[in-house]
Amino acid sequence: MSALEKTQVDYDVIVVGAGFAGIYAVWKAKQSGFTVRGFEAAPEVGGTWYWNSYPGARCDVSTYSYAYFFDPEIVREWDWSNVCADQTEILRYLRFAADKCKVNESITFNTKVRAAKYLESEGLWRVTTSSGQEYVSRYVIMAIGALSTPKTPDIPGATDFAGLKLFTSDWPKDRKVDLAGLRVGVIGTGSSGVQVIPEVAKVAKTVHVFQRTANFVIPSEAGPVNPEQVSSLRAEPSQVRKDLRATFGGNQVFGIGEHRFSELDERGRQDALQRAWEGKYIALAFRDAHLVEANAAISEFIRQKMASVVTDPWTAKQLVPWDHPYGGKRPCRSDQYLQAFNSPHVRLLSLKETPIVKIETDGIQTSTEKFELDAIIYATGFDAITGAVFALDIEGLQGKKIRESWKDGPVNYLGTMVHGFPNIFFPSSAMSPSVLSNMATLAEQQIDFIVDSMLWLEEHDHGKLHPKAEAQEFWQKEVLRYAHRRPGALTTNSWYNGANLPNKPRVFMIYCGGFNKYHELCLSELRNDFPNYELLQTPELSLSAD
Ligand code: N01
Repeated sequence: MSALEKTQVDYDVIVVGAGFAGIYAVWKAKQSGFTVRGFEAAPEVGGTWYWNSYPGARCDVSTYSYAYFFDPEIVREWDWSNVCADQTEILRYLRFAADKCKVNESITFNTKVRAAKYLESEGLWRVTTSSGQEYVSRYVIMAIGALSTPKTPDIPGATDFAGLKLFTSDWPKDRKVDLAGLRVGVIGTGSSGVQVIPEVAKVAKTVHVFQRTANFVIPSEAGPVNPEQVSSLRAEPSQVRKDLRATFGGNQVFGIGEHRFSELDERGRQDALQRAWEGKYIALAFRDAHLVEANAAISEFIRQKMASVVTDPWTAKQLVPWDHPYGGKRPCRSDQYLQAFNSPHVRLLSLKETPIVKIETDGIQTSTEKFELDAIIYATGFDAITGAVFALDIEGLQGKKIRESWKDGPVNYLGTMVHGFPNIFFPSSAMSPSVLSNMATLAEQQIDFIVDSMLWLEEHDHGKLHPKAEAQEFWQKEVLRYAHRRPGALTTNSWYNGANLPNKPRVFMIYCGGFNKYHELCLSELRNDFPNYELLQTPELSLSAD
């Protein structure tokens, strides 16, 4: 092919997705001098906070940490109304941040990306939208989220139900859903179910909760913001940003037990647990809370607290998670969920005892009873982490599809790049600190790492970067090594390890070695010229302007 026939490059960078990571990616890449185009399936920014607009949706990470810190003006001009903001407020915040950073003009909304193919001889990516339009770029950032592909309900007859079918992961936006006076069934008791159930119970005639597995539910931190805390964040946002990256979870920690579990006698342990419960830091009741024995004591303490809230003994027993330790799967936070079961019109059904046989046109049939319903809410979760990647047809070097590279579970290096897929980046994806850290802190940190990597490549003759195969193997082992240390990580059925989908490979998909350590490893690659990556060279390419 002659120089004149070379593929026209439309943009330096294509960013897919406009949630926390995508908004920041568009801004950061533009600031760094790249031409950028974002694509977003929704009609506006927000990502997960756009789609999951069910009643009760709220972040359970405090806004003191779950926010952007890259722009001091955003930090100083936005007033959060609650320590744990609800979905409507977070969506407003993301709109505000996107407006402030003028990223909307660089994003094409209502446009789903369907495929990304690496054009090997030219070292470019061709991105195809679902309407068939093609765009060529030198870099792709797949800011597509970890929990953005809902799990299809795998229950016989699910499509037969003639009443109102609702999904927490795609709550209607075009109308107000009115459940007042209706007989509502809710399937699923993870974080989404735990939040939606009390809200539905406020208006519905009856609520039947179909629970397969109980979850840990601890009180939330929601409440009025502390003005002193806000002032301290506003004083020096860049320092807050730095400090967050130096923590284990990418979060500000407001309470931690003074002692190690092993230093205390039984009385001392119970006192420490009670103090931590009242101080809302039960997960960190002891300095060595990550150890199996300490975690077991924390788990047992929470079980007793949970059971004490619910008046009916059978319901209390069913709602308490006896089968896994605290943190084995994502714990839930609510001040209303357990309490809702004390209302006479809210009834728990244990699918372990009486499984759903099928969904019929007018309700749900279990092995012992038929429940006539006007509405069913599915809070059944996601094809987490890999679902969003597999929803796209991604083809790398030598025509290899990412589906093939990840057929036994996701593999990558430092949670952002996959061997054989040069210059395409996957923030918030597998093998990163992900949901075991603060996703907002992670979004900024990973996008900084990604854009800095792109800038490094610009200085290296527009090279193409992908991790070495052995680096990827090392990272896989590293993720597993830390998973072994986390109580319940490998023994609990959860979306963390693919167990929530029948045919998904069982691989623990989250790096739990600590945000601080992860950040240092990323920095070390940048500082040492990417020793664990391969640099590919391709001919000089002609670039067009945005
Ligand atoms: O999904 P989940 P989610 N029959 O997978 C049940 C984040 N998030 O949307 O455990 C019957 O946790 C399933 O049962 P089981 C957070 O990271 C954050 O609630 O598989 N039941 C489970 O009870 C969270 O972890 C926030 O036995 C079926 C439920 O559905 C993640 O999103 C708020 C079933 C799914 O729970 C996902 O949470 C909301 C079936 N066929 C979400 N299939 C906050 O920040 C599934 N289930 C607060």
